[in-house]
Amino acid sequence: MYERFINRCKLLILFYSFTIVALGQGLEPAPYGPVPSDNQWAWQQMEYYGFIHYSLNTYTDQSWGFGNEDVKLFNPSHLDCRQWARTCKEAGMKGVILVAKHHCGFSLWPSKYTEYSVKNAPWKNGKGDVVREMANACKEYGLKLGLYLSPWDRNRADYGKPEYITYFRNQLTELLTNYGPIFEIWFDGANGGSGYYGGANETRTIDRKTYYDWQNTYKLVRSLQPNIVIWNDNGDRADLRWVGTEAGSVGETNWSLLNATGDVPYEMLHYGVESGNAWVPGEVNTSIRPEWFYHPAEDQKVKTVPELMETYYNSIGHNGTLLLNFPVMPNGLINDKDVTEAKGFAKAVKDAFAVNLAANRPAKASNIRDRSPRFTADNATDSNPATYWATDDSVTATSLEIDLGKPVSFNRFAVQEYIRLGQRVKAFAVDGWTDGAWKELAAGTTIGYKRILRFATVTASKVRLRITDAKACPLIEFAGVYRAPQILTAPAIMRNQAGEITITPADTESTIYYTTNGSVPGTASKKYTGPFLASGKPVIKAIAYDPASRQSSAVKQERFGVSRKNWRIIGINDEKANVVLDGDPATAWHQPKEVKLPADLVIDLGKEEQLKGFRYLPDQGIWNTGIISAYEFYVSGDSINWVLASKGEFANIKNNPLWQTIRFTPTKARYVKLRALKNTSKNDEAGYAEIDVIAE
Ligand code: FUL
Repeated sequence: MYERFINRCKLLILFYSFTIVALGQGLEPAPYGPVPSDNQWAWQQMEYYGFIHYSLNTYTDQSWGFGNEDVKLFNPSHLDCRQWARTCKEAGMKGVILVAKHHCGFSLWPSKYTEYSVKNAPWKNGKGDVVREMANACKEYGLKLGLYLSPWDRNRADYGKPEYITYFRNQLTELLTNYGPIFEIWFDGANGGSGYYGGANETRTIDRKTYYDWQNTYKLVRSLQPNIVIWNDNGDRADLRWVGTEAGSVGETNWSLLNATGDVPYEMLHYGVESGNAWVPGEVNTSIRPEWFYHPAEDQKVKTVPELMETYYNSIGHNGTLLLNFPVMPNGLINDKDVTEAKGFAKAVKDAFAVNLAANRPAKASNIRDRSPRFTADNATDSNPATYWATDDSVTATSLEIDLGKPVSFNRFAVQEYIRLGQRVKAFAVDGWTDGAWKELAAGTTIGYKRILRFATVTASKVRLRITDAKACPLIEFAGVYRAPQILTAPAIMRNQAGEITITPADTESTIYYTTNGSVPGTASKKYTGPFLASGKPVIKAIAYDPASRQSSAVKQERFGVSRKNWRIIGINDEKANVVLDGDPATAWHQPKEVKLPADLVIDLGKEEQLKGFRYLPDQGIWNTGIISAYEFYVSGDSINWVLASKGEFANIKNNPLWQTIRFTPTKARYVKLRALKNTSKNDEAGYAEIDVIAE
């Protein structure tokens, strides 16, 4: 009796399942591997948000304050958080992360727990609160607010002791309690060692993995702000990851996965871990200028629209989010140049993706899950982010064909996985139907939340997404096709040791025009036909010009120093060492393995020069080693008696390996010596892409 009842039940269940499939309901695929939390999902969809760096170092022209800078320096004449928020809004951003406290320890809000804050600054007679003004401005402009609180504090006497952790959490509590909803908290990983530390002026090291007791700090953060995402570069895995570089890109292969425990080398940060057991997506943080804080010397180095577009494709187009930084000037405003470029960038993105030629076009697929309308190919071309095209569980290679209706021209393909059920695709290609045949236009590896492929403009009547490998059945939420207008990138200008100038365009179609007298180049200027000699300390300005569209790039400018023609590296028996003088940032030389730090590099300048400083560019390779972080620089008239001209650290050189410019009291000398004292990897390697001097 009982058995008959059970059998009838089984039959009924079977009957209903069949009906569901027949009616085209289909069963939702099971999640595959780690999936984003609700907070990570909300964050991922923001795609693009701003960063604001502003502190006492703004007034001392430093990258990292030491912690002893005078609070009285903080007295901006025009501080206007509404201008910062307006800039972010007009730049198309969805939020902004304010550096509330950088490594120097100066707090931009009147913290109860320290005297080293705005409350003791002349600005607004100590009654000001930058975090409050920013929170209000964000509300006004409809932006989400995030905050950066540096775990390393070079001002605090108790840094390195357990008491500091209490202080750190007290500050965190203030920030996460008093300023409304915070979408992201940033715990920078830098722990450089030396600092003021309440007057101790010493080097302190902590164990990044244990000192901060992150798990308990995370609990506190989540209890105060349940919707927050945590960014951490200190050893304990949080919600978001750094991508291993501050240059503005994440790997073309980019898994939003890492392992929950264990060390994470730079490569893993850059590409994610295919088999990772935790969802830790990448955020690409980069500045609109070379450095994070404002330096007047960088006013000519604001990234241009083509450079920012490159960053866009290499971040958002590579399954990352983009966190773009604006440095604030000493007067309390973002420079107009930065505002103009950021707005131009927003317009360029809008123009590139204005018309989706595949929107609502009919699509068909080689496989549709349960043949169900719920998972139809059209879900990829509709505008509903909640629907997706899915295949049967057994399928890991498949294709989706979109009928564009008529031959149309395009050069971009954007595709998105339905990541709420996991990241799956490992390899794919895009084909266009031209002249009666399929032609491969581009190929990629991972997709994730969003992947954008670029290719030369093609005219085709159909486009095909071919997924060639996936971890599990692919779920494609969106596929779109666009024709992005051409944007000309400014050319690169280099001078070799012999004084020859080479100007290289970023593309093959454009013509280059240049000037050597400081005037703005146009099509009436000299046309570049090949390398040329320029004597003295030339200023070269150049543009790329496309005759077909009559468009010009932004002007590229390079100011070169004294001629290096007669410079010689001495005391090193390796011809290859000369690349440090060749003017090419892409070539580097490293001290031989047997050399231990401190290691010297000596240059004979050929004649006496009036020296005012020197410049060092570390190896520019992405996983570069031998980055010098502490140095001494000596000068000499005879290469026997040396005088110390400067000694110090290259701040933040590990994450941002840019040209380091050091000035010293002017002095006459013919020989110079750069002594590498320490590197960022704490071993004995010393590498150099370029060394230069600043001379009159
Ligand atoms: C780095 C810091 O050391 C820089 O100064 C900057 O704040 C950047 C965003 O992160 O690690």
